[in-house]
Amino acid sequence: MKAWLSKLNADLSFSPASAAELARSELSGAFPDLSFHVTTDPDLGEGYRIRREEDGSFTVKGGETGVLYGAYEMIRRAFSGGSLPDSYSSSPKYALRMINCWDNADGTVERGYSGQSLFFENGKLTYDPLRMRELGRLMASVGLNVLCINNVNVHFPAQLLLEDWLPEAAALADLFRPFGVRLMFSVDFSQPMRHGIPTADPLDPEVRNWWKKTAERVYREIPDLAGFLVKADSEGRPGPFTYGRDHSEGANMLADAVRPFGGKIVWRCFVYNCRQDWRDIGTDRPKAAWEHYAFLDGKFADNVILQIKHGPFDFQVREPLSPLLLGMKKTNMAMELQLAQEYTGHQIDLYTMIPMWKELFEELPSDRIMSLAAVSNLGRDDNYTGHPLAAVNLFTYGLLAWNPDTDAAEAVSEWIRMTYGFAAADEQALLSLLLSSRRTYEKYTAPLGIGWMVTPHDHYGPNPSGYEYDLWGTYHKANRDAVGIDRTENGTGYLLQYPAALQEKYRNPETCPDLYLLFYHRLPYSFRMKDGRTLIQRIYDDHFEGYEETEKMAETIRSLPFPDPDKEVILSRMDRQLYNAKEWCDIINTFFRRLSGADDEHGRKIWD
Ligand code: GCV
Repeated sequence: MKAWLSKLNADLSFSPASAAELARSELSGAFPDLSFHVTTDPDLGEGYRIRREEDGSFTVKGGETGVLYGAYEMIRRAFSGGSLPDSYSSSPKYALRMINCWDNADGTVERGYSGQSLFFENGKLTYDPLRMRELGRLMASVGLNVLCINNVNVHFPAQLLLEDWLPEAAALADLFRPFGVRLMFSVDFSQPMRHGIPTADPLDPEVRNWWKKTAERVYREIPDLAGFLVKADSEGRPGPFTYGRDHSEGANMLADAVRPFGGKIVWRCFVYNCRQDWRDIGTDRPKAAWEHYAFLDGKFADNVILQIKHGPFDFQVREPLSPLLLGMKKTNMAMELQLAQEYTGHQIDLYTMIPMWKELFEELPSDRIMSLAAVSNLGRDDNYTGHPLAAVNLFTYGLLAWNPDTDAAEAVSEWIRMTYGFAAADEQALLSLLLSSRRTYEKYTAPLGIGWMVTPHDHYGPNPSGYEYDLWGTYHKANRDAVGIDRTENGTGYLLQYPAALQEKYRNPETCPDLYLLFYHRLPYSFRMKDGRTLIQRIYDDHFEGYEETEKMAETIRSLPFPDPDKEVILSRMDRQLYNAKEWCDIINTFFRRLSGADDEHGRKIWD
């Protein structure tokens, strides 16, 4: 057993009959000297209550999956050095706590950095049952309950999940069921056209009927399928726009098909013009999601959930909260996070995400959404997450999806204790390194909220103008005098999509939080930051600091007693991170110095 459950050695070679049976076996395996009464009460749903009885035994009462979460709560506490509670109860904040895998039928994983797919190989759905149980256990141990196994870009033959592959898919669902994990499938909006129907128009009766029949067939095989995930009219995917229909018409058509079975349609809002001419200054990509969806508020069926990326761009290191998440008042919403480190270091560079997620919740009242989703960082690598320390993101994501008030430092400490069981000083060293890793990465990459500046397509390493004259709407417009985009009412007007208090927070460059400065404002290099430094000096300082912090991080990493095989992977990736940080630091500083002609006040080396 891998990752944070390595100390748990119950036998996973057979499938438990139910979540309650699994809960019993996990508890007796973890605590051989204690006795437990595990009782289910359907009214408790996913919630549970734990009580220590007078005779020293424990009662764990919960819904069918609730007891399992209760069992893992006890295991996590004990295995992270805590004591078992006398009395404790809990239930999840969000009903759907989802992992979205971007796995392709050919076995590759889009934006995957942990090896090939766990579910597909050579155009087939195929999996190792033992690993599936391990994965189910990892997910259940942190309360995650939905697994979408295929890429939102549904390339042929992944459509067969709803067709010829249903029996194997149903067998996979059986494997995950005792772990409280329900499957979900990404669907191709044009799938009826594979069956001789000349259109995928959501208002066409034949199309609607095809989806109804398909949903019936799918739910007959997998009665607890969580639903369908849809990427429509986004980056070349088919969708309702082709037929002059809006996204509520598209989503509601699918919602009708799955409603009789309790299914959900999770409809992604990543819709923008990905064929933008860089000369077109009338289009500002971050405005796109709002423009496509805000006017549809109230029009979506009650079993549709709009899944909205946390920021208005695409998982950059620093983005403000998507205004759509604050704007839709009559629509079910999920916030989408990305565990896969697409723009955040490819699971080579260290990047612990929970501090970033906590910042999002400072502006997003947790009741505004009804679900969380995260793009998976999982793959076939032995350790599941490529970099052993990237597992902290999966672990803490689960805790946060259960309870968004989860404390970042406590969650990361719990993961360290469960995974490595270091002595206190080493634990503290790793904790502070992981908690600061996002800020360090931010310092050596694109400055002050401007984003991008990455190598095109691959998205690892620096290329400051790689996307500048491209089609993707991701421009920084740096010239010899200034950098950044004015997104206030004097510029693109993006800021007006927010409630007044947030407009106020970001409107004025003198008071706008520094780390968002170049996202919202176009400023001369001579602009005085709040601390008196010029903008250009702040850019240089951050980059030198980012690299220095990475050097210190490497020293700490080398000093820690990681066990094998983690140690080798961690050390070699740290060397690659050091190289990457140096490239970023030097290239970004040189880029800005060549443009601005400004020298570093401290005379550090910036290349000509
Ligand atoms: C699955 C970005 C990524 C794509 C991804 C897309 C999305 O554009 O680079 O790989 O496609 O986001 O979220 O749909």
